[in-house]
Amino acid sequence: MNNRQYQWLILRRGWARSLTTIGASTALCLSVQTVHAADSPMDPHASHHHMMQAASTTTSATSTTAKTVDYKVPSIKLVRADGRAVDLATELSDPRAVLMNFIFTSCTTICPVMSHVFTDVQQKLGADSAKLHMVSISIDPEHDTPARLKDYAARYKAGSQWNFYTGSAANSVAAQKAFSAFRGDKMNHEPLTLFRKAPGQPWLRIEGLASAEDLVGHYRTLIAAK
Ligand SMILES: [Cu+2]
Repeated sequence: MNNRQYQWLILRRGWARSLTTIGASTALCLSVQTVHAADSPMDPHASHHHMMQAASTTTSATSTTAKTVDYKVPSIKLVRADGRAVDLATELSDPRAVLMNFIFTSCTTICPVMSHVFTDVQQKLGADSAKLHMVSISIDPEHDTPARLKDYAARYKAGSQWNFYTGSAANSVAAQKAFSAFRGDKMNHEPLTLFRKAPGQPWLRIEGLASAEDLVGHYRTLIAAK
């Protein structure tokens, strides 16, 4: 399966899910309307309003987009949570698939959500999680010391396949820019997850708050693809 086919598959899967949800909501609306009809004057637009509501709810619940981008991993010096100085390109060069995000430990908005999702991903994958390298790079390296990252990793029950990185401010920015993730200030960060099947392969860029089900789905689909 090539990338174009995979993108089409993602699109089709999203559609199928939306249609299923709309179908379920419509059934619910119809039964609600039956009750209305029995004890109140019929509003000819009631069903239409219910439908519109159902459709917009569905859209917001699945508002992630995934596209394939050919990022090259640059050679950038970072520091892993265990205190070891490493090179980003080398860290991502082993045969494992990579699931990556950018976070900071004092964030109270999207990072806790994204980190919980990573926790769920490793749990859902079970033994297969050993085939996946999970990577979280701090966008607040001055505050996120290796020790803080270690605490953060423990808070999210990160297994040995999930590494956290910090480094100099300039190198954190360089890492963010390499994946079009730099937004000028950590408070402007957006939910983003990057996935790569293997070294030399393009990246899947998933914007929006992806669920663990979404990410495991991408993993299973891409790994199964030849
Ligand atoms: Cu955050």
